[in-house]
Amino acid sequence: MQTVFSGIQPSGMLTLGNYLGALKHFPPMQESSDCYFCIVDQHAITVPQDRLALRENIRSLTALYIAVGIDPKKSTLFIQSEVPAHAQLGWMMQCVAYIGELERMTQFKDKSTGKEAVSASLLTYPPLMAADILLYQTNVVPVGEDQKQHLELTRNLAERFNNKYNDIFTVPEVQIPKVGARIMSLDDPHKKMSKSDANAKSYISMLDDAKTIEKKIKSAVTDTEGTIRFDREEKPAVSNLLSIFSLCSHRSIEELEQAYEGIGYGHFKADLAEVVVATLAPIRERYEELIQSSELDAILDEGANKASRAAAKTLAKAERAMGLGRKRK
Ligand code: ATP
Ligand code: LTN
Repeated sequence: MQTVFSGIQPSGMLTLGNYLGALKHFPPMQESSDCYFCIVDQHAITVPQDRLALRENIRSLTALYIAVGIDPKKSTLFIQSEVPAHAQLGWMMQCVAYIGELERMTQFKDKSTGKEAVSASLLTYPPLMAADILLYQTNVVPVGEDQKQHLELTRNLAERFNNKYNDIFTVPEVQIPKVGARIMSLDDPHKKMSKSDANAKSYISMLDDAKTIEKKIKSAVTDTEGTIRFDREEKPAVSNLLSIFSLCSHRSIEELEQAYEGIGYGHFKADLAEVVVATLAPIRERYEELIQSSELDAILDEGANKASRAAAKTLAKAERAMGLGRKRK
């Protein structure tokens, strides 16, 4: 059976981009794979976080994972900081990684450019991500397009370690959805939709109510051409809206282009809001039930135990290969 691993940062309420690019693809994978879904709180603290808000975000991300269909009986759902092997192997992977290759990561450049104080962890973030994945001998990592470069680095670090020390790690494959891998911001189609964007109108939160979703879609930028057709270069904003429409309605882009021929943006946006509301409403309802319930702690305890057992095996092998600690039988 193949092993699947993915992680999401508890750095704010997830967006429609997180859902269409990543989360939505997780539940079907539980049926035929051994799945690990992680709340990567140690990655979240690479930028400043309010401690109470972080705690709350961890809890709401747990509820959201379950609300979209992650079944804790089938998958291992856990918090990264509750399995110390992540930080331990993360350090070892930092010793394998080169500063030059870390400085080339676009996420590092995006998050550090123009900032006065940049934490060292922003640079060393990818070796920790590699450790997350490699600890479970992961075969497949489902993520959005923005993580492709980090996955390539993970593969390089795994191969470098295997060649230098011992063949310990499975080299993972990335899995990126064909459509929806990069949902763009509603106010700037050249920026990805991000939960840490200062402008709340630029993203649709997974918990936005119908009215808010309608308002945000209504004010989404388009262009002056007035026709609904998919053209990433010439019409990035409308193309982004078409991708969202297609994913939320299960209708192809071509079908939508035909259906909306000669129809104005206003009408198109009203219909788009309707399908987005229909996609998110059931998740929101389930979330509201879960966030009140006391079962989340038991699920996370069980997840941390299961993950710790699996991670300990790989960590011990990697430490032995590198010569850390005392000789064990
Ligand atoms: P932030 O936007 O706060 O920097 P993030 O959303 O990029 O964070 P995560 O929350 O950890 O970071 O991302 C979780 C998953 O969602 C990842 O697999 C990521 O690739 C995917 N993802 C994030 N934004 C988008 C987007 N706009 N479109 C598609 N997938 C996305
Ligand atoms: N880097 C990712 C979050 C992340 C992750 C992982 C994703 C941390 N560890 C392991 C997949 C597998 C991000 O910023 N979205």
